[in-house]
Amino acid sequence: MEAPRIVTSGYDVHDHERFDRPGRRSRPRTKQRPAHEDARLARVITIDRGRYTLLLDDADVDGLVMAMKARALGRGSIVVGDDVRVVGDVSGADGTLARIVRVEPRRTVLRRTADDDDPIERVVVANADQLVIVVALADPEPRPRLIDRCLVAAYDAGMDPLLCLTKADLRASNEELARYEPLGVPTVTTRQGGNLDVVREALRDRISVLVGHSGVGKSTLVNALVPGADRVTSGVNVVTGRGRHTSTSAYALRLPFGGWIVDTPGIRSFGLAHVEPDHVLSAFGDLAEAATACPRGCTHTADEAECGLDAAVAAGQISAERVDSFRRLLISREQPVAD
Ligand SMILES: Nc1nc2c(ncn2[C@@H]2O[C@H](COP(=O)(O)OP(=O)(O)OP(=O)(O)O)[C@@H](O)[C@H]2O)c(=O)[nH]1
Ligand SMILES: [Mg+2]
Ligand SMILES: [Zn+2]
Repeated sequence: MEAPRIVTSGYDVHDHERFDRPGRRSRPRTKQRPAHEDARLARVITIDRGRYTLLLDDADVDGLVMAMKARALGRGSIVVGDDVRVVGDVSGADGTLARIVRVEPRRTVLRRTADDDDPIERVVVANADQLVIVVALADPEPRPRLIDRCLVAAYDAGMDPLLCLTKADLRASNEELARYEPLGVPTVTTRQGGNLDVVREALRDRISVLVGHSGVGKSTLVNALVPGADRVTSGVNVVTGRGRHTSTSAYALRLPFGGWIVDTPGIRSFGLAHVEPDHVLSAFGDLAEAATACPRGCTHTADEAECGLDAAVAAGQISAERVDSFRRLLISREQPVAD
């Protein structure tokens, strides 16, 4: 597997230069020393109205610390999953408020836009390396278009996708989901009260973020994996057939068997305005290699007469199913977002 790309540099309260001259990376070394030598390392667990809940790097799960952002950090955003440096009262005692003075460089960022025309992209979660696309086999029905879009977002972000099919107790399988096989998307299946060993194996020692429609069972899964997690869950609304959007903000939890899991609120769409087709392509080594033969500016879609992907299929180097599946993902970017 490719090493995660470093996508942003870290910043701290003394990094004024970073904002004045954003393009400049080669600042004198002396300016890069940490401003607060005594600051503790912590991870952002959740965010609520400007208050950050942190878990100190060396603390157990009970050691949650509330913090605010140092004013001088102003323009930089902090998201769930960020590794930060924190000073002040980090005892976690009631009523205490520590101060975040630095955000460490992010290894990955999962971004989405509200819809495809939305110029404002928001970072959903930082530092995750696996995107778990949670899909109920029934109640609510799978929405392949949303799955396609989540896959595109995962590949674009340099994250490994994992398809997690829930509620297998309600319906055994779904033929439509076979379309993800040619892409090599790993899949796990869960059912109410079922054994989760395979899921644990897939999550162990990784930072995974759960995404999916409301009501598919993301928080239920977290509760089953993390004893005491106590995430609120609730049934699908019988009138609308939709989930109730029970979870309202992202929340990161440490997995007892190693790694982290981030529960997120249900989504209806996944805006992909920010996605570069070639980023998606580079997630598939064999296809990227075939595409080196493409003419300049090739969009790799089926209507490109000289696309290298077609040549590679004709030469028996890659399967037509794999190319078709990849093209369907690319096209999902141009289709309307709403479900
Ligand atoms: N039959 C069955 N029901 C399940 C399963 N997993 C979850 N549920 C039920 O599905 C409903 C929704 O589950 P949640 O965990 O709240 O769903 P969510 O994805 O977190 O929803 P949001 O927070 O709104 O995004 C709850 O009533 C769960 O009990 C499953 O495997 N089988
Ligand atoms: Mg939830
Ligand atoms: Zn091409």
